[in-house]
Amino acid sequence: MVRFMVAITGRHICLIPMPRLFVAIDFPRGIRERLGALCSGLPGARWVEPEQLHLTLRFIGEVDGGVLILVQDILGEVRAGAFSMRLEGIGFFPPRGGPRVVWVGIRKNEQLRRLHDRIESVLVRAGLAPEDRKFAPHITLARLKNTPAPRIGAYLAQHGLFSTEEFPVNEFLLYSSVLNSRGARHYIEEGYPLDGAGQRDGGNGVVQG
Ligand code: 2AM
Repeated sequence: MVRFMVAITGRHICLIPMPRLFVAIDFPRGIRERLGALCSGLPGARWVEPEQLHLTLRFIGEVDGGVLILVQDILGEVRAGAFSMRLEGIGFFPPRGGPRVVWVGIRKNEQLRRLHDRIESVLVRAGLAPEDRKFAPHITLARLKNTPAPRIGAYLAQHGLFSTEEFPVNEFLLYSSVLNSRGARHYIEEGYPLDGAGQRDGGNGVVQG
């Protein structure tokens, strides 16, 4: 359910949806294309559009406009170095019973975890409730409904050994997400360069929508 907040614009008072925030990493174009090539072949799948694929570092949830500004500001205090990352493996969630999500995994990466921990720490210091779920980095490719088990087996046989080359992570992004009838659409609110980052390479870069 979308919650609304009161906004005052000039002489008008209106209700606007509360921004639903999350912090994530975006991918270079080549990696996004590799991920996009995985997005077919499962009946009952609602695939994430390639330009919307991301790796969530911290889900924040719905906040009012004041908290958005606070979060936008405080994330600028995160100090962490640029690093490399590699995507590896494909899985289904939950592991038992009817799968509802297909995801791509990440090769174990201490710098990714450190970045996550630093983001968590500034957000908690700013007064947000601590994350109560364990950080399990993944990229959601699709949500599934009644996908037949043999098709999942065939998909894994075809793509289960998926991996990418290493690619640079030069920044992290604050996103807001708006729900519509076709799912969620994500918008970049702010980008935060990592220390020692090179030029931004092929991410989608601008507000999407
Ligand atoms: P998911 O990919 O595992 O669904 C935007 O919705 C991002 O925030 C998605 O990457 C989503 O993770 C994550 N997300 C959505 N709701 C969440 C929740 N309640 N807790 C943690 N992460 C959530």
